[in-house]
Amino acid sequence: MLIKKAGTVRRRLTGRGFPHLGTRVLGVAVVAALGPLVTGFAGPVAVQAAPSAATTATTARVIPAPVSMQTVPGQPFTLARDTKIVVGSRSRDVDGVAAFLAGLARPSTGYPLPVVRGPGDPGHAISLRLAALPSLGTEGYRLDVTRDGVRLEAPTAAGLFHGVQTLRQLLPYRVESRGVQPGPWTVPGVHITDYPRFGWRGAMLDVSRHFFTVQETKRYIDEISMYKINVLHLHLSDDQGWRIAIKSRPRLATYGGSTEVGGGPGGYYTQAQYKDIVGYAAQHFITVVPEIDTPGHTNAALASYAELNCDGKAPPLYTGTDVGFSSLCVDKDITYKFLDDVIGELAKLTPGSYIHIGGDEAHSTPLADYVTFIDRVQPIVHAHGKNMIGWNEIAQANVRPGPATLAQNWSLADGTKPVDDPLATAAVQKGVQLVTSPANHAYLDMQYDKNTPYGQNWAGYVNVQKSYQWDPATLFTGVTERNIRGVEAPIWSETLTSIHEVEYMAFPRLAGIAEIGWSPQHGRSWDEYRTRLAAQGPRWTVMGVNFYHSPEISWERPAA
Ligand code: IFG
Repeated sequence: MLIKKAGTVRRRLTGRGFPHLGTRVLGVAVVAALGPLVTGFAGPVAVQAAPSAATTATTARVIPAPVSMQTVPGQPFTLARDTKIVVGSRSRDVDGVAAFLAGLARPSTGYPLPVVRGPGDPGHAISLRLAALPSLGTEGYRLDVTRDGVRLEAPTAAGLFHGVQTLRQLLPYRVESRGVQPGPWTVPGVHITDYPRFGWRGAMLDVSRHFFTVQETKRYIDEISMYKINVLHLHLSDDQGWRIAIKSRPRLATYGGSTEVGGGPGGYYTQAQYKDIVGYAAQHFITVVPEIDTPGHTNAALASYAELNCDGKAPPLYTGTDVGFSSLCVDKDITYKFLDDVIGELAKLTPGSYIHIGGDEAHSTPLADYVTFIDRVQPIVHAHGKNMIGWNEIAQANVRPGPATLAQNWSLADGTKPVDDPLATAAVQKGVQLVTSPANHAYLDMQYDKNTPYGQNWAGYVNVQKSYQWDPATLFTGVTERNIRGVEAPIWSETLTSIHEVEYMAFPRLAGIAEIGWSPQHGRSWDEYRTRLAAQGPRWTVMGVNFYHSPEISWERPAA
């Protein structure tokens, strides 16, 4: 049953720092929550027409691929100076989504695009309405574009937001500009019915190895929400840094957060700043999942409070990149008082239902102690009204079944055929679903190839094709669709010191993993996907996203 790598793992890191580039934030004030349901239903839909490789701006190429998209040639809708955005039933959340759309399109079109409230079909306008479309679940939407107008309907504001992200990609890429661009602002005629395959479509940002500011984290939220990602997992603590202020133990952040890999100044979020990030994520229909990694990866905490160490001695702060050398003291009651205080404060800052307690690479914690520890931590998480997610090693403990526990699987997987994975098997046997993050497909800090200027390669090189060609439901023997809660793309920051370096590693691969989480597996193919991906290039260029121009893709170029 024991599944552990022996001893401390030393990883020699490749990669070199790049000059910090300025960060540009694409921000729009949007407020949203779930709105009431009104009458309506999802009608029959056509099968998705294979997207053409045409490079005209009005070609319907969307990532993630919608469940069904019928293109209607010759029926484009063209935004005009008098176009209105019309919202139906009074709902702060729908108003927020409309404001997001207006904030996106006004600067680039130069049009006023007023948001107005109105009944029924408002004619030559873009209408956003809530509708009872039960087959679309809580995040789906219907988008109909004809010459006469754009109609977006969804059971929830989240669905409308996802529909707006699709509409965004149907508009010419110049819509991403913050300055007025020439039109025409044409949207191809389409009938789309869309909803996600998995409910957990995550991106993890490691803010511990290197600290990322609120502004940088918000920029990442802007970017991942373009692809209907709905979870941002923040890796808030590790050996090298503690990044969230805990009122009952201030030294965790003030001392434990005072450095980072390489000896830089580190940093941390005050609780007000963390609330700001959580609120900004919610405005993009993203739930923040905070991670306090335990019992390993805890040097920053152990250095901050000597009493947390079994020998009562605080180790020095750590700025290297080894793993597996630290452990909370499983036998001391103060360990669990510490966790109760930390998790209690974090739970109050977390609207989402999950708190991540880490559990990975506890190489300095004997297995029996590890099991004892996880078994004692889970009730603490539940006592604060939250469910527990941990890295897949937690499946070795007596974890509770069902939504009470999720296991984030980071095992290497073949990707072309199922492989045995004892931790995945253990989780499934305990009735625990998996969030899949196969390191050799979904770890965005893995180098694309030997020339990549940052990142690591312990899981092998991961090019764009390898990050796209895998299916969560066929990774492991005995693990099928019903055992999968979703997917998540972690980016670890041992070698990444700015959001621009994160962007280089995350894009384009994150877009493909978002598609794996959203789109049907049936029909997904690398050869078709790569042409759709090519169209994202000009969009990212206009946005200033520092994406890797992989030679695997025939990137479209922005018009001169
Ligand atoms: N594994 C470690 C991370 C990080 C990563 C870098 C997990 C769950 C290697 N644990 O991935 O802390 O060091 O690729």
